Amino acid sequence: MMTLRMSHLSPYSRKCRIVAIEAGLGERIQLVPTSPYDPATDLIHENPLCQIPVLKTEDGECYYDSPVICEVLDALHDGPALIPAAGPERWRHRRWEALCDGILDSALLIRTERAMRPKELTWAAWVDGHQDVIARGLDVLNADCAAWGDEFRLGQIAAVSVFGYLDYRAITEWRPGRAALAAWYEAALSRPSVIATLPRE
Ligand SMILES: N[C@@H](CCC(=O)N[C@@H](CS)C(=O)NCC(=O)O)C(=O)O
Repeated sequence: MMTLRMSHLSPYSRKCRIVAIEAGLGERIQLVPTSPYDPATDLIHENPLCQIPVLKTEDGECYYDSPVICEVLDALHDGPALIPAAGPERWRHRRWEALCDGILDSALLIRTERAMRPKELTWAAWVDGHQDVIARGLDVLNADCAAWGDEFRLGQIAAVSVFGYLDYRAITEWRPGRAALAAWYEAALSRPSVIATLPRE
């Protein structure tokens, strides 16, 4: 049995979990809810960066971060690849993943600023800068998703994790002006792997 250090609110963990389910590996992975913010956490023994997700494979090897975990998982099944094998198709999916992870990095920083930093220390211009990053990233996804059709591989899985987090944490109203993306996400919400991993406490 493999283990995945995760939390039900971590969007990077969610990306890995959707990949696992789509790859048919769900039954081989035990989820281990872990808070990276707990000062007593033993997570540091699996990831010195003290971040989730971490995948521990059956041979005891620990893998992070989420792009590495997705690559490992995709190599462990015989079904259709979730990360295209080589060339521009692969690079596009990796780029969508990088874009989505970058949007999430900004979203998490905004969340930290709102939820943890003392009000008198909040830095509005810095938050605005991250909102601009998110907006530019979403505009690119809004244009790109027109060509996605029924495809549901790494790039689309990374995108689902973004919208789930933006909505759950109310980071930004992303649907106005992005009708194509909103419609794409609405359709994706009926997939079992997406439903099974919806953010929750
Ligand atoms: N680049 C990492 C980002 C992981 C990450 O930021 N995880 C958050 C939880 S969603 C975390 O562990 N934060 C704790 C910290 O950074 O101290 C990945 O893709 O796995």
